[in-house]
Amino acid sequence: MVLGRVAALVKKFVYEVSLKHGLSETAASAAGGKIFTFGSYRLGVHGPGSDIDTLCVVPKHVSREDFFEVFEEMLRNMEGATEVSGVPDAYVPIIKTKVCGIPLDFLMARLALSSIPDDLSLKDDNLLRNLDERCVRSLNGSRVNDEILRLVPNVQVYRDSLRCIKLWAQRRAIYSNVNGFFGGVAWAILVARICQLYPNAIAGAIVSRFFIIMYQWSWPQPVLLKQIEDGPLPVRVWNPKLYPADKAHRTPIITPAYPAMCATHNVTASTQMIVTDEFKKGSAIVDRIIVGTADWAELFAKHDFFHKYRYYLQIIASTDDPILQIKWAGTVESRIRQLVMKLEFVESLILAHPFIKGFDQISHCVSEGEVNLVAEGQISEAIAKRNKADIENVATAKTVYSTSFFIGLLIQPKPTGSTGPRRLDISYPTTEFTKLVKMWEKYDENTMGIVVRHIKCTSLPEYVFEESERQPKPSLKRPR
Ligand code: 3AT
Ligand code: MN
Ligand code: MN
Repeated sequence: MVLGRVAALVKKFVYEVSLKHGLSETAASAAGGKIFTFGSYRLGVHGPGSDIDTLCVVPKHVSREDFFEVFEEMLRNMEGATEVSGVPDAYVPIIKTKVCGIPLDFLMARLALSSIPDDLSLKDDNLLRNLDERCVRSLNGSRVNDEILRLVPNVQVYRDSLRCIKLWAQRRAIYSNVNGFFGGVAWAILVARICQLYPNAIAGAIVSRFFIIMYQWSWPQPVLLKQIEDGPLPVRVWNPKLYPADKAHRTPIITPAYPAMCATHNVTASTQMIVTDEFKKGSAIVDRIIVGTADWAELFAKHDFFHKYRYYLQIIASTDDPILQIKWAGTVESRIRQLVMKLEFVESLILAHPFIKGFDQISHCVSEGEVNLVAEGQISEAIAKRNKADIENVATAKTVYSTSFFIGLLIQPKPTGSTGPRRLDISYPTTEFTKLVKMWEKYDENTMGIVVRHIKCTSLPEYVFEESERQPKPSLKRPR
């Protein structure tokens, strides 16, 4: 129902802008305008929290400015629309909104056509000719998804299998593109590849083959759904023979629509090891499921990231403003894989394991001392318990928004016979990392904090654990 209303709104938008640009009534009516969905909704693997990713395709006389002025305004006035917010200067410009409570992401692409017919398909690579780069990028998600659905032998089997793998990857905390694991597009391509290899298999068989094949995959051999094709644009197509950056991809998973790109650009030595280990564990479990000695539930067991390592790095991004905090924490998060890559060079560090999400805290502080403690990730029980109302009449009070990210450190065991504590020098990677995040163009040392601290597992904050998940602490003394 929402999509029907949105489709009508896009047509109305094209019509009105056409008239504004001086087109005749007839030409304006014929100008058309069409929506294409992509993302999990298009693949048919969306869950209750999913948005509907929607691409609006408009004729050449409708501009990006029109989209962010006229269409965004029309959305604001649409019945049931809330939280309309446009980000016109993003790499892929977007309008986020909710309609009747359903989140929608709108992208736009302006084609070099004078009208957009209802039966338009985006398959033809020649449609990309003479387009703005932002339009090419906006078209990509939809073209990739359509191509995946075209290339799998049985869409229903594909959907069931992909749902299963997505759930597994989320439960195992390896579903995240920013942090160097695999994101939605990569998982979608991997499962599609297995479906191609077993065109007659049912979903249960696909899932079980998935683990066995992916565990044994000879990386860096790329995962491809079809041959990489050249096309009409002067743009780069993924090619490890030509480009060193492409050759550096450890686990290349290549998108099927022109221009072919690698969906796993962010994978590092550590995240590759972690994902491979999960494939191995998964394959052992599915083997037991097939012979009847394990349940499917075992495959979806929650990850044990916060129990797995003796030492962790905690990266704390903080500000005093909730809106700024989202941007600052996002910037810090997007640089964490740089820290992981630097840590990988530290001798005696086998693995640096980034966790896939940050933990947001709001702390109501009564003194500058407390503000500093929170910025360093030390939120005492007293601070954690305090409410907004508790600081209303305190002149020195300040609310601090902080987001903590964690990296698990796997350290080589001490060689037998050596004495004294093992020395692990991570000062270089951490200093370089803080320098790097402070190079963000909007960085302001007066309002934004960034701290990296090295903690023992026993000092992990309570908020990373679910209720009753934490092992009782050793009774003698609390660390710190
Ligand atoms: P959900 O079920 O919605 O959580 P999804 O796979 O639909 O899963 P998204 O809605 O986040 O995930 O993304 C849908 C597509 O939009 C995936 C990718 O082609 C594109 N996309 C997502 N995030 C970005 C981004 N930051 N920049 C460019 N494209 C993006
Ligand atoms: Mn989505
Ligand atoms: Mn989205």
